[in-house]
Amino acid sequence: MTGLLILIVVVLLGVAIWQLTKIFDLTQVGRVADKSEIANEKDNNVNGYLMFGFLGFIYIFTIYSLLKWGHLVLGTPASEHGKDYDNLMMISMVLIFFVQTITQALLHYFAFKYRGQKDTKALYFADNDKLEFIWTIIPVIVLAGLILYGLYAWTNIMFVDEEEEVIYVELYAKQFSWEARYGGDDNALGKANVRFIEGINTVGVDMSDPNAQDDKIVNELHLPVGKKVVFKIRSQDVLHSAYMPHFRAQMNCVPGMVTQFAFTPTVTTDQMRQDPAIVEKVANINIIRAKKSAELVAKGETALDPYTFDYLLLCNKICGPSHYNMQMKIVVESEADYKKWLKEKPTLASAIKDANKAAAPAPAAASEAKAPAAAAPVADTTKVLAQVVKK
Ligand SMILES: [Cu+2]
Repeated sequence: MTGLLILIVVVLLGVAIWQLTKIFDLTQVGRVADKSEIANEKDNNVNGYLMFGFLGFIYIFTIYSLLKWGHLVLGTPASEHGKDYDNLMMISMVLIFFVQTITQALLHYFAFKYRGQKDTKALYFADNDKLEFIWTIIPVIVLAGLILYGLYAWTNIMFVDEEEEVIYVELYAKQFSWEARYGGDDNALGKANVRFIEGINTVGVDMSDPNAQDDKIVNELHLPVGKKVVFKIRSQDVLHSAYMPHFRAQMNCVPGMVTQFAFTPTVTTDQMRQDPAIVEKVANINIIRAKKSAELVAKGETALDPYTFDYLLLCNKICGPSHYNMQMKIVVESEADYKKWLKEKPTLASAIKDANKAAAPAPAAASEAKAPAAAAPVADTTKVLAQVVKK
């Protein structure tokens, strides 16, 4: 409804401006005016100076943006390859910034210098091989260098040494949440397919696969610091994108195929919470939250909890109306803490067994009991399901 009102206002505004120009035209009737559509000396001068004005605008806006939003960059990388990634980004940006500053200045200066002037005739200049060679070969060399460096960095980032000890984790995307699956004691993920999704087997693990027996499904990602983690990424429905900005990691989640990304976390959650940039960000967020809380309390509602930093897995493809809220907490901790956490999680096989047990018809003695007893297994299943989801 608001959209429609805005559209009507915009249309009415357009009509009003159109009518005003007509009135203005009428006031000009009888006056001697230059009706020629050929630019005169004044027009050329105005356009020449406007070019200069626009150059100033670009520079001032660039400097303003850097000062105002420059601090919003990602900050300390939390993965081993993060530094290489940031280097590549920095080199590309510096190069683009340098070239753009010079070329824009030249473009606008020449547009001003060679603006139309009375009695000046444009020089006919067919071509100049030497000049064309220079302005072709310089970008070719610079861009080839940048692309080769980029390919080299990307190959390094994507390389997973088969011999190296790694941890396999599956990331499962669906509208609008994430689930993670660990390979369990054998560190091998069982096969999975969307067709096997049933009950609490929400990611479609093939339970006939021996590797699947000790798999564990969780709703919070825990990673040991300093260990390489290989993510196997799947999607249940549409295209999603697994995005872990602090680790400089992103990979598409494509229905019907498994994609991969691997990285080694280098900074634990606790260490990152001490990072000066993060401390400042958290403080700023909490100032905003405190203001919002005061408003809420004044209205008689509950105040917001203070924010504490956590790594996040986000979705970076607009996959539907609740895309913005598709996220999962990531905890980077010591290997001992990680192992302890994982050990406490039940395997999917045991969770399914518990759920089945709870759902199964009660034993003979119980079946003789009166009808209301039959409701108990259903309640138990709900409880088990709720517990598994919580875990
Ligand atoms: Cu998504």
